[in-house]
Amino acid sequence: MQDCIFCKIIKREIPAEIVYEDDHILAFKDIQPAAPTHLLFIPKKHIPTFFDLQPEDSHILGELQRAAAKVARDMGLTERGFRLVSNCMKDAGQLVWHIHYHFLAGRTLQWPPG
Ligand code: D5M
Repeated sequence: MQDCIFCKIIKREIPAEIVYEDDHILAFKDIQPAAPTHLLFIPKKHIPTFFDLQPEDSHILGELQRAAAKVARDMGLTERGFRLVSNCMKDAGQLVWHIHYHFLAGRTLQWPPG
């Protein structure tokens, strides 16, 4: 999508601190970190919300979770862990209309989120 900020990051049209990339997934540091480690995992395919997922997209989110686990393992987080969370639509606080998962780690996280 032309004016999607995350699509621009995928195309390297705007900078980001990329920490992981494969054929379908990109992960980079969030510019407004809410935890010592705050990454965003996104599909390279532009999908605005979960409501837009098509049957052929099913594998992408599974791959995204495996990518998050790989990054966590590489960061030495297998014991302390991490949170993977996604905001869908306005009540959840979605601001960027390209599916993304927040990867939060590095401190004890509260539950439930506000
Ligand atoms: O979260 C959207 C998230 O996207 C929010 O935590 C800020 C982050 N963001 C926005 N623009 C950028 C850029 N350019 N780089 C890195 N991170 C960014 P949401 O769940 O939609 O509220």
